[in-house]
Amino acid sequence: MTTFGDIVPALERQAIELPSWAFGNSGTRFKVFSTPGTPRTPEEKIADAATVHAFTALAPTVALHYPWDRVDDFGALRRFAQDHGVDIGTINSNTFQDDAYRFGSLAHVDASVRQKAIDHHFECIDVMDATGSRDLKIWLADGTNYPGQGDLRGRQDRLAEALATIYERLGDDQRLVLEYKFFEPALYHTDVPDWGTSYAQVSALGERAMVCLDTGHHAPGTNIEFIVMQLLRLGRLGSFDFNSRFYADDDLIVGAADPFQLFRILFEVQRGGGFETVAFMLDQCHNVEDKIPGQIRSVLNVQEMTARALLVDTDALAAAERAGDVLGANGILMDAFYTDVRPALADWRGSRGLPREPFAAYLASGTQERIAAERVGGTQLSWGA
Ligand code: PSV
Ligand code: MN
Repeated sequence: MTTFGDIVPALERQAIELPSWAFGNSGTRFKVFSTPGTPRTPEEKIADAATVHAFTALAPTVALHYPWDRVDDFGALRRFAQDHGVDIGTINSNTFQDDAYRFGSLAHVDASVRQKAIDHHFECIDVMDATGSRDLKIWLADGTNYPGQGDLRGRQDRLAEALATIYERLGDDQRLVLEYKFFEPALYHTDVPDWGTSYAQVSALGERAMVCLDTGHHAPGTNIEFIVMQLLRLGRLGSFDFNSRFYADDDLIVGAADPFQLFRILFEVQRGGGFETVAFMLDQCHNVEDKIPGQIRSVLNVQEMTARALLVDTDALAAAERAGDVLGANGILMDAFYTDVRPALADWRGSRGLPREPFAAYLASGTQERIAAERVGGTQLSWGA
């Protein structure tokens, strides 16, 4: 039997990185709604991320998207973050919003466009040097819409060359993390559509190149926990972008659509030793709900499912698996999944001087009303620099 007390050390180490863009306005291609209190500057986004951390102690770092979060002095931005009790995490590059990238970026047929995209990544590495960030996360919108539009092999070869150039520029303590996505915005093929392609590309680079698994970037029915297991087995699971999907890349609150899937993923993380090595990030957008409580709910969902995954009696499970006890093994897993860990987590938070119920505490704190009253004027941030 694994008890709650047994899993506390692992829970204490849990750290989930928040995406700066989750605090800005977002939407669909039909409408971007604004909400009162939405940040107008990168500093206000960081302050909101720090609020999530203050209420949960779960989110000590915030990921930036460049150039969305461009400031004159990234060293000063880092100090601002630290003064607010958090630090800067992953730097996300952006080669999907410039006219030059209409036919791709790092895989583009034109060397000058590829160089522009490479130079952008060099700039991101300069930002990382100033912020002390470890990870450069690359997600590419590259691909084609029609068969015959591009030479699939040629694009893959150019991508490999461009990634190698970027990788070479990284410092010894920095990593490159390549995210895959099976479709959108390219609709016929994308150049990094799946974990296998990402794995093939990063393996060719070196040990500090890893795969990023965004839970929303798979076809319906994909067994994501199998991919988690395989990447951990291969030593290449660098990070998660957590979110929920019902249909496509919905970017909804993690654990909202399919809590059981999140449990299964986290169980494979546990079984593969990933809690020590993998960066846990959120990649979400809050289109209709308030952003800070949306993020608080998200990190709590990850914490609750982590606790359940850690509660699996692994010795009993291994014995049942060895004995061919199919239903017994399944029952052991399901017992952990069905355990309501919320009361134990509330007690544990209380014992650490944190709000027992962070979500309710935030709503009662008046913070949402305060930022809505203070942040008047200026331009609320959204997708775009
Ligand atoms: C692409 O859909 C993605 O998941 C990538 O991680 C981007 O960096 C993020 O969305 C924000 O656009
Ligand atoms: Mn993502």
